[in-house]
Amino acid sequence: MDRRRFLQGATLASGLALSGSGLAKAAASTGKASGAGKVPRVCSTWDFGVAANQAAWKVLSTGGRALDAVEQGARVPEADLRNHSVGRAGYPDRDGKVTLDASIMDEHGNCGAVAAMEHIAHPISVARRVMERTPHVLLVGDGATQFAIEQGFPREELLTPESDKAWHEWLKTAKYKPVANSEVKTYNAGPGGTPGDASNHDTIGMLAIDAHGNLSGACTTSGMAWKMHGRVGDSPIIGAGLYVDNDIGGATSTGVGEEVIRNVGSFLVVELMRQGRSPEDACREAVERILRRKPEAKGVQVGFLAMDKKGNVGAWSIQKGFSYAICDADRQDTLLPGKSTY
Ligand code: SD4
Repeated sequence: MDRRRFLQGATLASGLALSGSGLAKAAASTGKASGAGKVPRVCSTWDFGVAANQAAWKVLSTGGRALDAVEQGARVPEADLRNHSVGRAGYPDRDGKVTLDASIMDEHGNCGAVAAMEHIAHPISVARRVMERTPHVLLVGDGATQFAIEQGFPREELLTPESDKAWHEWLKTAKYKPVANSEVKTYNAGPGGTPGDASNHDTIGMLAIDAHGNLSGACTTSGMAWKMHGRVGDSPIIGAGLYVDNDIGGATSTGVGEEVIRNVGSFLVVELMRQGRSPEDACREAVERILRRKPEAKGVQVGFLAMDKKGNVGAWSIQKGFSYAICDADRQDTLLPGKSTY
């Protein structure tokens, strides 16, 4: 599969057409030129972001809130059985347990997260409940599952026969080595897309700006496959895997979470944008900071995706192979190479 596969130029899906005069005005005022910011807009990591964005766009295109858009969007790969790195069917840890991490952040700076949570298929929605219905930011492990069940989420077995088989295959050597993704996957390429290769890590990080100019973000993952039981990555750590400042922009990350946590990556990207850097430049500087502090990190993958207050989007990654998907009134299913601006 050509990793520079662009899905640009697609026509608007009829069911997703922009509606509402406020939206039309917002879109018109920000211009249509490629590379110019657009509002409303949503972007998300990897090619499965295309399908996730479309769910988010249903919210944004009808005047909805960015927070609802990112939650609805993130739920798509969480439910996708072809996706072994997010939600249900995620690859388990080395003990065969599927443990999920997620975080969400709104335009007011409110945030919620769950980490190492088992048996609940939609961690992003539990993270939102933590944000909205508890005095806390982060619930972990059994406490997160208990809270979710109290909130009415069903308790489920998340290990699918396919993931179980992959785990048993892995147990033959039981070697843990984070592998850098270097191919764009083909799953979720659209109707008829075929399941892609079984990489051991891909997170969905999603950022949206709504017609009112408000930003929100979401990040959800099953983390690194075959990790130690209890390991938590960057995705549920506010400031590492996700950060949103409604005055400036938002950022999210994917890849080897340990490298992102060490550098508080997403917060760094937002702070760099605050200093005047473009989203792409800010992501590049955050990647370079990781590499300056730890040159061996060049062997793993970390990717950042950022959106500023005008809807400009940019990304950067350590290695080739990172992609992100973008969706606005002009384009519903555009996939771009990681190191780029839109
Ligand atoms: C983690 N950052 O748990 C996640 C995994 C990931 O692409 O993003 N993979 O470290």
